[in-house]
Amino acid sequence: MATSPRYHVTVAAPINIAFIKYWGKREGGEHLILPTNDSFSITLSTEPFRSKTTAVLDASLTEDELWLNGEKESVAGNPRLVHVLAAVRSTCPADRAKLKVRVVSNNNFPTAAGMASSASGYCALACALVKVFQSTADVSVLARVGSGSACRSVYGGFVKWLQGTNADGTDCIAEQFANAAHWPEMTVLCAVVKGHKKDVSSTKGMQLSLQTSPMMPARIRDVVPARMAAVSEAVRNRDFASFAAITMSDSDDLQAVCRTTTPTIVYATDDSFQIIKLVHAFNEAKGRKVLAYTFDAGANAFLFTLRPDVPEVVALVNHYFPTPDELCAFNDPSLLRASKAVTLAPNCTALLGDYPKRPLTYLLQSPVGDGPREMSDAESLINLSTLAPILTVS
Ligand code: 2P0
Repeated sequence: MATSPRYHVTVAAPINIAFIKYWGKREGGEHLILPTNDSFSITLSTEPFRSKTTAVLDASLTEDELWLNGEKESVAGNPRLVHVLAAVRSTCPADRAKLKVRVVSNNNFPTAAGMASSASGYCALACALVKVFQSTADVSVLARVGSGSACRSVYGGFVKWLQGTNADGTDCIAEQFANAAHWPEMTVLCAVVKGHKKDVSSTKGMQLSLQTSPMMPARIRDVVPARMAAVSEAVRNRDFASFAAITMSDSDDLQAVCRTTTPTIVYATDDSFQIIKLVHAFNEAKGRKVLAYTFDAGANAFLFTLRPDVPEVVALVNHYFPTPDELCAFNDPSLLRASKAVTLAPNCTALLGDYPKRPLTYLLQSPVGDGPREMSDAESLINLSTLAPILTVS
């Protein structure tokens, strides 16, 4: 009896945090997700948080299927997924293109963690589909048509997403600028604040900004190209002070672009603004740039700092936003322990005046990560004998 062809793969993919932001799709680029400017990000580790996807191609399957976080989703009802699948099938051997695929995907971060899952999720999907279909497509192009920022999670280290000029998006790719080992001291903390609810999606927000914010033309034409050049130098030279200044300027500009959008968009909350104030006051108290913030289309603060400063920075964050250990998800728990032994200098204990101390929902710590990784069959989200989805989050 001939065995039916069956191919499978499981991939874990990381979150990435942009320090030069993507905010706007160029004309005709809504469908292919072609941005108005380059962007630049740091890929986090897949520990503690990652998206995981298993894809199985099998002759017995009669339709394409997607199971996301334990629920079966409509493939036809998700135009971006349909588009990714079409792009994979047009770039793979004919004997694989005709097979149906079962995809099971989950995120190990709780919804309360407030981390956007589209970047890691579509990255894991693109990596898994390219591998299982033996597609010749650029993985970052496939991830991009799922969700723009997902293309930057395809590589580890410091990653640029190049806007490109081709109408078909073939030169709109991500590329690694420097690997994780280039600047191993670089550390990311994600401070997930309370009461964060986003009422304008990124997709909608950037569309409105492009149409109405008077800041957008100069941002696209001059501001971002100049910052991309300057921050490339800062990363190349491991110059944290310059990196921090440029990163905070670009974050501030994104907030200003949103504020000058009609109708106005404000993603930040009081806690976000207090964290901005805290970062500036702490840097001033220390007499050097120890810490940089960046914000996306949301209230959560992403903080960059260097590893030797992490214990003091964590002590600082926990002084103002006291967060129980069980809500601190650290890639390296020794850094959390070391923070307990830090006594903040007297000039750092009253930086926010009488602002009430409020716990964070989550505090995440990650070094720069290596990018997506293939996982063993033991970690598959599909039972490889019966093809049944394994729906527990693991
Ligand atoms: C970024 N953001 O560069 C920017 C900064 C939010 C602010 O990429 O429409 O979810 O799927 O391409 O990728 C969020 O936008 O939007 C984003 P789509 P996406 O990280």
